[in-house]
Amino acid sequence: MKIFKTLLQLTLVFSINLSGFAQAGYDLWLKYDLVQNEELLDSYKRNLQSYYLNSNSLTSKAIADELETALSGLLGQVPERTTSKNEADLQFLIDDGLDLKNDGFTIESQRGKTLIKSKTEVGLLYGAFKLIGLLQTETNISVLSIKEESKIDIRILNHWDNLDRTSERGYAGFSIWDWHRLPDYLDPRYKDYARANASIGINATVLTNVNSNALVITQPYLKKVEALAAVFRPYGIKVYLTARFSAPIEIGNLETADPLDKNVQNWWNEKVKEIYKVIPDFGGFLVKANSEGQPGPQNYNRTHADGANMLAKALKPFGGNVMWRAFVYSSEEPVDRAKQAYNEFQPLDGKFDDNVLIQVKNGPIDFQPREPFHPLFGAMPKTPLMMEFQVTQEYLGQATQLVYLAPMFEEVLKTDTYMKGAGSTVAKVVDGSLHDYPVTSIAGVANIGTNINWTGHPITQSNWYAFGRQAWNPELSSEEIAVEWIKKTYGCDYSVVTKLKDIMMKSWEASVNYMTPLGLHHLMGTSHHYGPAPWVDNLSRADWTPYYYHKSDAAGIGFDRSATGSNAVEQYAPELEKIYGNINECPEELILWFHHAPWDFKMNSGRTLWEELAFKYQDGIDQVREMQSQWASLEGKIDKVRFEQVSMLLTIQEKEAVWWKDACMLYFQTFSKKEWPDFLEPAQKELEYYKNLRFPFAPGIRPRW
Ligand code: GCW
Repeated sequence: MKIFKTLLQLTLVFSINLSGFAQAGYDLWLKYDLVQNEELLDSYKRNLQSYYLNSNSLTSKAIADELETALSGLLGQVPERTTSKNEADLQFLIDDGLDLKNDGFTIESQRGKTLIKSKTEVGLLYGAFKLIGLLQTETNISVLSIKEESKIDIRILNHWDNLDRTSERGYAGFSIWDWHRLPDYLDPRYKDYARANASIGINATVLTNVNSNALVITQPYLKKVEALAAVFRPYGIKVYLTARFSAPIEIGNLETADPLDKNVQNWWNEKVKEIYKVIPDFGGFLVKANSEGQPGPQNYNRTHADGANMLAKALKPFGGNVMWRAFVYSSEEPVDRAKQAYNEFQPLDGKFDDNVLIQVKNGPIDFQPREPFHPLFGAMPKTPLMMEFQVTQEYLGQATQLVYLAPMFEEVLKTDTYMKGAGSTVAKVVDGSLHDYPVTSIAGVANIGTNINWTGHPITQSNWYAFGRQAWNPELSSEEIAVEWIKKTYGCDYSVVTKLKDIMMKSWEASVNYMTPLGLHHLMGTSHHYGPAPWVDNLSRADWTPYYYHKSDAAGIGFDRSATGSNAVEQYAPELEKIYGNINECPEELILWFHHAPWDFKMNSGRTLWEELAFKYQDGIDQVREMQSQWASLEGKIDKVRFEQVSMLLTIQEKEAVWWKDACMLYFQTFSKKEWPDFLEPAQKELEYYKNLRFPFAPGIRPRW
C-alpha cells in the first residue's frame, strides 16, 4: 500500500510538472500546487490524512480521484481512503434529511473531523470541490460551517460549435468536440472539461450551435453525443442539443415542419423517444427559431408558443426541457430592433407549457459592451425566463483583450426591474424567487476551444469561472469571484492577488470606454465584429449597420428611444421609463442608448457631450496602460509563459484601444465639426486609413455552408 502511494505521488507530481503544460494554463483554476503558507499546510496535512466515502459509483470515483489528485499536489500527501467512518478525518455522507435543493451541500467541522453532507452524490462532489478550493485559497478549515445550494436549477453552457469543428464567435481555436473520432476516441479534455464545470457548479451543456444542423439528432451523431454524456454524467452534467426546426423536412422526409401538423408532432415525439433510448438523461433542446434566417413556426404562420410547446410535449414524458430563444428581430419590421423581441414575446406570456424556458439575452440588442437589461425580464411573470450571457467576447475584445466580464454580469443581475415594486432585481426574476417559476436556468455562451489554455486569453478563463460562480449564486460579487479565481489559478501571493484583481476589476469599464462609451453600441466591423467601423451604413439591412445605432448628424449622436423617438423606454416599468426617457435623468452610461443628444449637451462633469466622448475614449486607453504597468510589475511572480502571453496581449489591447479612439473620434468629428480636444492624444492616421482596414480571416465568423 505504502509503495503504491509513493508511486502514485510520484506520478502525480511528474504529470503536474510536465514542461510548460500546467504553466500554459491547461489546468485552469484546478491548479494544485503545494500550499505556500506553512502553518496552514501543517494543519491541512494533520486534518486531512484519511477520508471516508461509502460508494463505488462513478461520481464517487470522480470525488476520490479529484481529492487524491488535489491533496497530493496541494499538500504533498495522498489521503488514505478508509472504511471506518468515524475515524476518517474527512467524511462524505449522504443525508436524505437535509433541507437543501439542487445538489446543495454542507461542510461542518465536528470534533476535529470535517463532514461533507448532501442528499446527492453530485452534491458531495460539489462539497469536495468547495473544500479543495478552501485549501487553494489558503483558508483556515478548522472551524467550518458552510451551507450552499443553488437557487437556479439549470446552469448551462451554450457552445456555438458546428459539426465541422468551427465555432461561431469562438476565439480559442476549434471546437473541443472531436465529432469525427467520437464515439470511440475520448479526448482526455472531455473529462477535464467536466471537472472544471463541476468545480463551479455548471450542470448542463448544449453541445451544438444555435444556428443548428439537423444531423446531430441522427443516429450516428446521437451515439457520439452519448459518449460525451457518459463522460459528463458522473460530474452531474446533462447534455442538451440544439434542435433545427426544419429537421422533420431535412432528415425526416416530411414536407412540412408546421408545429400544428399531426405528422410533424408525431415525428418529433418519435425522435425524442429515440434520443432518450440512447441518452436516458438527455436534458432537452435549445432552439433558435425565426431569427437570422433560422426556420421556425412563423414560416407556417404559427407562434413561438406553438413551436415551443410542440417540442415541450414530446420531451415532457422524459423530464426534458425546451429552451426557446427570444433573440428575434425581423428584417421587414420598421420598428426599432431593441423593441422587437418584447413585442413578439410579451403577448405570449402564460402561453407556454411548463417545461419551456424562454432564453433572453441580457440586453435588448446583442451582447454589446454595455446594454440596459432586456425589458422582457420585467414583463413575463407567467413564463420562466432564463438569462443568456455571452462568455465568449464577440463584442468585448474577442481573445486579444483582457476583459473580465463578471462586473457586467453583476450589473445586469443587480438591476431593479421594479416589476413587483423596488427590489425586483433581474437576479430575482431569473432565480425564480420573484415569480415562483417551475424551473429556472441561466446560460453562458462558452468561450472554450482547443487552445491549450482553453480560452485563448489566459485571463479570460476567469469569465468561464465567474459565469459558473454567478450561475450558482447570482448574488456573489464579481470582486469576490476574481479573488477566488486568481488564488486558484495563480496562487495566493499578496501582490499578485491585489494587482491582478485591480486589473480585472477595471478592465470591463475600460473596454466600454475605449469602444462604446456613454451608451453607444454596435459600432463594430461588419460580420467579424472585430474593431471599429462606425461609418458602415449600407448593408443589406439597416439594423446590421453601425450607423443605424449611433445616427450621428450635425445636431448630435445617439438613438432616440424616448417618447419622441422609438419609445422603447415604454417597455420598462414606469419608474425606469421615467428615468431612461428623460435626457436629464438618464444615467450617463446609457445616455446615447436612449437619446439623440446634442454635441453641446452639458454632462455632469461640466464637459460638453463631444468633450465627454473624447474624455471617455482617452480614459479607456489610459486604463489599459495602467493595466499594462500593473501587470509588468508582477514579473517574476507569475510563471514566465503566462506572464509573457498576457504582456503581449496587453500590447495588442493598447493598440486596439488607440485604434478605436482614432477611428471613432475622427469619424464622429465629421459630424460634430468640433475641435479635437487638447487632452485627447492626436490621431495616429487619417480616417481613410481606418476605413480601409480589412480582416477577411478574423476568427469566429459565422461559416457559410
Ligand atoms: O451575437 C449574434 C452573433 C451571431 C449569433 C447570434 C445569436 C449564433 O453575431 O453569430 O448566432 O447573435 O445569438 O443567435
